[in-house]
This record gives sequence, structure tokens and C-alpha cells, in this order.
Amino acid sequence: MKVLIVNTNRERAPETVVPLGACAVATATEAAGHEVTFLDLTFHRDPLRALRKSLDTARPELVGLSLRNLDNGDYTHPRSYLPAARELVSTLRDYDVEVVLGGPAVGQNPEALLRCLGCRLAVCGEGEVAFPALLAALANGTDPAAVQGVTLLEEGEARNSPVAPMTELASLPPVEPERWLELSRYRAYEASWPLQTKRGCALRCTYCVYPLLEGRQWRLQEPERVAEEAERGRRLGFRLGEIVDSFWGLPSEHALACCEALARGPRLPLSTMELSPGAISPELIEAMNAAGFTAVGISAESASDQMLRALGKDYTTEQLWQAERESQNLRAQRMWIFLLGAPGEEEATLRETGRFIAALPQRDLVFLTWGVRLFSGTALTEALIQSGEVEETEELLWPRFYWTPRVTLERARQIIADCGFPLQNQVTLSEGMHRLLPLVQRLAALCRVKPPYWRHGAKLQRLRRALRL
Ligand code: B12
Ligand code: SF4
Repeated sequence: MKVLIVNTNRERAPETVVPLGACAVATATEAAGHEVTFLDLTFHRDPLRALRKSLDTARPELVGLSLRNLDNGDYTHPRSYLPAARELVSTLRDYDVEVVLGGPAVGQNPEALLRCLGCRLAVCGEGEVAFPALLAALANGTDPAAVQGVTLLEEGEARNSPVAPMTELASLPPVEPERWLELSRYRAYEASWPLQTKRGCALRCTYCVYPLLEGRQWRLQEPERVAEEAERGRRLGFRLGEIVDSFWGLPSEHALACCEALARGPRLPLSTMELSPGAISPELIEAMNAAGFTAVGISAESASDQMLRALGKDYTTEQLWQAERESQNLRAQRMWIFLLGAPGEEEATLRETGRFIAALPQRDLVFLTWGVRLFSGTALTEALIQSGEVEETEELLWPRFYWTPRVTLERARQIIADCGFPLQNQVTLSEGMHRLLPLVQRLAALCRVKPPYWRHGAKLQRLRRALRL
């Protein structure tokens, strides 16, 4: 079958991201014998025109739309990407093509997304096996809804088969994004080279949708394959590799094995935004130093036991303080990530978090997310539905957040701002999504500043405030 895969994501903040998942599906679809073309909308100024041009040239029978983000996840300045997706779908209506939705945005609620965009087929979760299987079902005239992970919406009724996560990551062919993307454009913005060491998460944080997207079991990539992929990125001219696992550090033997494999090769500097405090140990820190981690986000979320329990985290504040001490040996720029305003958050819990932040070394950065994005199927959303605070509707596809009734956002901001940690080292999610960031990325790349540019967050914050941007 002639298939066009479209990477629809045009968001360039907080960084420009290489669409690894869409490329993985394109590679697997071609390996299954289909004729595949790829349209990457990341850098296109006029996406609808680019789409029409691709459709006119490639003349596909089926278009796979890869949808990454539903919205920017920002409670204070929410921005949905669904209107842009609707425009793409409505352009596709002018053509005689079957449309299939896929990507992380689909996993939350495929039926609601199909209704919202007016489509009939969606693949939930991993696409490497499900998408070619769906193409085969369509070609053979068998029931598409019988394919695992597929949702079919027909005459107002949705039918689906449960998602079955693939067991063997190592059985997949290398993705080779260089075959589908114009990588020079990504290098021009110092995008990082994505590396996936595993899929799935066995933990049960109440607000988190990742296990619903990737499954609740860790499925591990072979450490040697991870090192080979890092080497591929280095050879292709990327100056930073980024771990894109749901979170990094557990299972610990696997994280250590990956670091060892990465340390053996010619090294690509590494980063992650997802180091879990519960995973930090002297061995992991040593292994990450040897592997060449230069920028690390640590997802602390809160420094109050009351809140860590409410969020379902697998560590206590005592372990968090311990992790803080151990992470001082990490030879990387550290950024501590917090999620504030969940059920139970109040002045006292914010002050506890403030005390932790105040005690951090002043060269560290702090990243603050105000409010919790509610997703279908998480324990938090389920509890809010039970208590009548949320209706389970299509509405959760649109930016919908929880903010604690026990303290106002303004007061919460003040408590953290006044905690004594330098203001320029504190970045909020809104600031991390600033519209000028692609320009900053480009300038940083031209000046050969070592990526990621956010390592220089404190200087950027000072500049931004001085220029009143
Ligand atoms: C790593 C990550 C990041 C890193 C990216 C680093 C990098 N260099 O790539 C950072 C921290 C920078 C980041 C930023 C953001 N992220 Co993020 N991120 C992730 C994470 C953990 C993994 C994404 C990934 O690369 N996965 C690996 C690839 C291989 O998997 P995949 O893309 O899902 O692809 C598979 C399937 O989806 C499917 N598939 C994909 N395309 C297609 C197409 C078809 C046709 C089919 C059939 C199937 C299919 O098959 C693929 C292979 O199995 C996900 C959560 C998760 N576990 O999925 C969130 C996630 C994608 N991010 C999310 C968001 C919101 C954001 C931000 C907007 C947050 C912010 N305000 O900063 C930004 C946007 C950045 C941008 N420019 O777009 C949301 C998106 C959904 C939503 N809720 O709106 C997610 C799901 C997390 C969440 N909170 O729910 N992110
Ligand atoms: S927040 Fe991280 S550790 Fe918790 S369930 Fe999600 S991916 Fe797993």
C-alpha cells in the first residue's frame, strides 16, 4: 500500500524534538513491504500547503497522522494543538485517502480524539506492530477493530481491541531517522538525538499517563543497541543525546548496564529530563559520569511527604534529601523539577518544598509546573470523577487542570519565590515555552554553545527579565 506518514508536531519549545516515534512507525511499515513517504511538518511555515503538496506528489492511499502533544500542559497559559490537527484532517477530506491517527496524544482517549477530529481509525500505543497489522486488515478486508491497539469509530459506535505492548524491543529494526528527516535542520537548532533505553513504567504515580501509553511493565532495550544508537547520533553530527524514556534510573541494573555500554564507545554527551530521585545511588551517579551525562533534570515533584504520598511517588522526603546529597557528585548541570498544586497542596506543604529548594546549591536550576494536567484513565482523574469534580467526557482532550482549593496560585508562587533560592535560577513551565525559544536555540547553535541551551537558564532568565520579554 502507498502510505504517507506525517509528523504533525510543530512545537519548538522547550526544545525542537526529533520525531523518533513517527520515524519508527515509518521504518516498520516499510519493512512490512509498503511504499512509505514521510512528511515532517516541524519546520514548515504553511503546514496545509506542505500537506497538499505531499498528497499531490506521493498520491498515498492511506495517511498516518502522528500526533504528539494535545496541548502545552501549561495551567497558566494553556494552548491546545487540536485546532491545528483539525485543519490537517479537514485538508485530507479533499482527497480520497484513509486517515489513521497515532502517537502519544492518541493514547489518552482514542475514541474521544476520533470524535473530536472526525476520523474513524486510531492506533493506541506503539505503532510498529499495530500499524502494519492494521494495513494488512484493511487490504484483506478483515475487521480493523480486531487488530490489537486499534479503535474504529463507525456510525457513531466505537469498537476496539486492547493494546498489547510488544515484548521485545530488540526485535525491532534500527529506526534510522536520517532516512525520513532532513537532519541538518534539527542540527541547526541543536536538537538532541533521542535515545530510548526501555518502554513502560511499573510505578503508579496517581497523575501520570505514561504507563497507559507504554504499559506497566518495563521492556528493556539491549544496552549495546542503546550505545549503537548514540554512536549513530554522534556520526550524524548531533552534539547531545537525550534519554526519552518515561523516566530514567530504574530498573537500576539496566540503567547501570546502559551507562557502561555508553561509556565504552566514543562518547556523545548525554542528557535526560526524567531522572527519578528514587533511583539515585552512588553507583548510578558514578556510571552516569562515566557515560558522559552533562545535563540532568531530576523529577522531585515535591519535597513534602504529604504531597509525595498524594502523588503516589515511590520515595520519601528523607530519600529526596539523600538523593540531593548524592547527586552533588554528578558532573552535570542539574535541574530540579516540581509539580505543584495537586490535591492536598497547601501553604505548609509548599513551604516544605520551598525549604528544600532554598537548600539546593545555587548553581542548580529549578523548574516549576503549576497545576496538574488531568488525563483520562489516571488514578487522580478517576478519583475526581468519583467525587463529581470532573465529568469523564471529551473535554479532557482540551487543557484541563487540577489546582488545589487550599491555597491560591498567587500565594503559592509567592511562597516559592520567597524561599531564598535565586529567582533567576527558577524557571516556570510557561517561561520554558517562550515563543522566542527557537530563536534562542538557533543563536546558541550559531555561537556553538554546548547544548542543551537550558544549561544557561539563569543567564537567559536575567536577559529575559532585563528585556521585559
Ligand atoms: C521524552 C519526552 C519529552 C522530552 C523530549 C526530548 C526529545 N529530545 O525528544 C521533553 C522533556 C523535551 C518533552 C517536552 C515536551 N513534552 Co514530552 N514527552 C516525552 C515522553 C516521556 C517520551 C516521548 C518519546 O520520545 N517517546 C519515544 C517514542 C519512540 O515513542 P512515541 O513518540 O510515543 O511513538 C510511538 C507511539 O506513539 C506510536 N506512534 C507515533 N507516531 C505514530 C504515527 C502513527 C500513524 C501510528 C499508527 C503510531 C504512531 O508508535 C511509536 C513507536 O512505538 C512522552 C511520554 C511518553 N512516555 O510517551 C512525553 C509527552 C509526549 N510530552 C508531552 C508534552 C505535553 C510535552 C510538552 C508540550 C511539555 C512542555 N510544556 O514542556 C513539551 C513539547 C516539546 C515539543 N517540542 O513538542 C505529552 C504529550 C501529550 C499531551 N499530554 O499533550 C506526553 C505524552 C507526556 C504527558 N504529559 O502526557 N517531552
Ligand atoms: S511519573 Fe514517572 S515514575 Fe511515576 S508512573 Fe509516571 S513515568 Fe512512572
